Amino acid sequence: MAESTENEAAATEFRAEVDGILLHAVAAEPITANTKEIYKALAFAARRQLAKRWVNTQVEDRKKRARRVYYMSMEFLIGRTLDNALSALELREKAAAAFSNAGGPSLTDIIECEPDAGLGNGGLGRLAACFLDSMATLELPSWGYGMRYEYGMFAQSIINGGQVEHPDSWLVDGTVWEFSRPGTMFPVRFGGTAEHHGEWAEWNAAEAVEARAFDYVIPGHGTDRVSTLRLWKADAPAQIDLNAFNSGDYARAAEFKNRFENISWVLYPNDSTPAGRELRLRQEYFFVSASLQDIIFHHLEEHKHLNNLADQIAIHLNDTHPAIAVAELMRLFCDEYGMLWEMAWSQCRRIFSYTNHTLMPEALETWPVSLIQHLLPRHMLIIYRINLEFLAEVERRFPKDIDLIRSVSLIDEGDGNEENKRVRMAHLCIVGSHRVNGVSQLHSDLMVRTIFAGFAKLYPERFHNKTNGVTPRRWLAQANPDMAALLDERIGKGWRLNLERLQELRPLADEPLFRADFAAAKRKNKRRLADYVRRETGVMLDPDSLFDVQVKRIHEYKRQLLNVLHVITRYNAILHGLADDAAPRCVIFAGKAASSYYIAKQIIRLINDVASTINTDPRVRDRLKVVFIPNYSVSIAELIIPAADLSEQISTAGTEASGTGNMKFALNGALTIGTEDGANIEIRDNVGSDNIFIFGNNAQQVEIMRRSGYDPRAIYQGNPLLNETLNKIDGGFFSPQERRRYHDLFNTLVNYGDHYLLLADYTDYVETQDRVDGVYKVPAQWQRKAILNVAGMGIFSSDRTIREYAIDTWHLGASLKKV
Ligand code: 26W
Repeated sequence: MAESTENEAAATEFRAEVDGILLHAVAAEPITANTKEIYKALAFAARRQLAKRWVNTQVEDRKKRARRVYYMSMEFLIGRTLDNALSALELREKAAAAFSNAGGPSLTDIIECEPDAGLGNGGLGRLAACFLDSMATLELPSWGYGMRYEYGMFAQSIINGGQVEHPDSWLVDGTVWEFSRPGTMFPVRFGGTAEHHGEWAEWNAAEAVEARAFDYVIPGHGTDRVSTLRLWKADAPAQIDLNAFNSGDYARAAEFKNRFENISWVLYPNDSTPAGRELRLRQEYFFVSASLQDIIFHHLEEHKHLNNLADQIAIHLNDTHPAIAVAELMRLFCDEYGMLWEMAWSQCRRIFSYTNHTLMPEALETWPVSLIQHLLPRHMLIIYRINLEFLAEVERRFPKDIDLIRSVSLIDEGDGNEENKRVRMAHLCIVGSHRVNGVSQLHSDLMVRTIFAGFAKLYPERFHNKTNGVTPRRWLAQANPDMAALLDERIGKGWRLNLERLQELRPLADEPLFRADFAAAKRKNKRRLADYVRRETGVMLDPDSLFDVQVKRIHEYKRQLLNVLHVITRYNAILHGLADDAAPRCVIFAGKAASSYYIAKQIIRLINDVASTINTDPRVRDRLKVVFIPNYSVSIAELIIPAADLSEQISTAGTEASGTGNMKFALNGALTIGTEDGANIEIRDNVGSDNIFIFGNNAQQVEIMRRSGYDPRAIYQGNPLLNETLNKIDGGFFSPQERRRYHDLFNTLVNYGDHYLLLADYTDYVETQDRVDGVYKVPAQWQRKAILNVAGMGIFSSDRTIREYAIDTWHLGASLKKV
């Protein structure tokens, strides 16, 4: 049979399989089924294969009694699953052919039916999802553990220019992707009292909630092995308040049920400031306790005792959110399994490792001692004992160093008042782990020089760097099919599993034909985005203009406002007739603000007000457009990133731990305009300084400026361009109906110290933006640089990151797939 007829036959057969599932599992007639029903049937077809791979992987690992790694994270920003699953299962081409009939929905239409699993805030949650993809692909015996939130990241709409939040009920129609595990249930207890009886302690908890497991199968690429993402749902204990129910007091019964089940209802939509509420601590303990009980249960099935647990497992703590695991594992070891404290503690330290994701002091999690005492009294005793022994060690090694003791203690004594004492969760992680890492070279260096300096003095060998990465399967192969096809044609398909192969593009940067093909793929992505933006916002973007993109959570340190200052400056230049050699630009924003973060919400409002002013000013025409794309999410990122020419990575140097959006953009052929912050520095080192636009003060200069007193008001007064720009904002030019709308925003910059130093970087930023125009106007030059960006991104694969963790942190180097 010729290859094409063979493919046709396979497509027909596959279509018949999906039609069968439509009939039997979806109860829909293939001819009249709607796209959502077809989506469901196609997903079921993939699910079958995933189930098989999951079972085989477990059989294999059990037989080998494999050492396993467990990645504990409050957030997994998975996004959609179907497209990725079809690729991993090597069903994608067949599925595309099976749904290519005129009249019926295309595979793309079907894929776009799927709601995102938005179980995370931003970078930290998406990193966890990329890591699962890499762990499966590298064949590590690996599990993710997290929370099955009924409501994920809120949905954002823009009304009158401002952000409005709606609940994200991603589970309303159920999800095809989860496997409920009715047998897997663990009680998680809260409250009550704890008392020591000599060596031994007893916890009389006040209440217990049931944790139920739901599994998501994470397929590897180029392997039949999979990882498991196990998410926990809270259920009221079955017998609870049967009395109320039996006596017909349903309101009371429901209230009881809610009291327990609210634990897994909603993701805290707070980025970079810890939530500080009791429910959040309940969530943290809930998923940690269930996961540890599950890990121990499985270990005992294979090993019958816990004395070798540290030889058999590694547990990774994704930031401090699961930090209570250190105390919980000690409790399980000592109280439930009778292990001696010393042995338990030495295993603990060998089992845990911890990643820090932020240096900003306000984002470091601490909990009031009183709250932990109230909710987890036994754990508070354990934390006190860990601290006592730890501080005794410090005292032994550095006698009388009171400052050191104060700085590393697990307890922040505050003003000395009992009610103000707090537990520092990062310190608990560091003391309870054998490895601590930052997420970029700069961040890891700053970590040991600043917030953890005391610990670095005590345990220098414990601190490492693991620069973040992103999965090329989702962020290039899936998100940018045209560029992927071009790469396949020129350097083969190997880059999917070995991203360093992208280096082979380097010579092609000088080949006019390749540059033209590369530019055509980019143009198509821009067209696709422009169509979406027109449908969603009514704004028309010209795909031949420069697409200048900043998409990420809205936060002062990320400096979306600096971007806005440049936009207004450019607008002013156009009005003054001084922008005749500027390249036409579309400045694109997207991102969510925490609902209680007033300044961040004002920034969104300002972007929208500036956008409507500029987009409707006839003097501007197509030279400048501004758009805010609502409801940023993983799937919208997959649409936006491949369409970008310019990637805005402009955080104040020293504030963005790594960034991972920066990597996704460069991988898709955008040039970066950025500060010497986070992984931007390593991106520059790998793509070459000539192929990136770096500007502004570096971390050291920022530190000096902040220390020696910085005067933003003087900059405002002394710089006419900036003065005109800020006066427009403050004077109500963009909000004529409410002239003082942006006075607070103006004040944070001019009168309240400009903590993130926007004004200090303003001039260099604006001048660098002008250089961007100069390069963009010479397409061959721009495309050459863009290609060299892609070519240099090999090391930013999350496969590289996971390899490093496997070898240096988890002692799993031997399990890595051989290349
Ligand atoms: C609810 C409390 C809370 C606090 C902080 C939730 C989430 C956070 C995270 C620290 C926010 C976050 O996503 N951090 C980002 O992590 C990425 C992955 O390492 C880095 O690339 C980003 O620079 C960092 O901001």
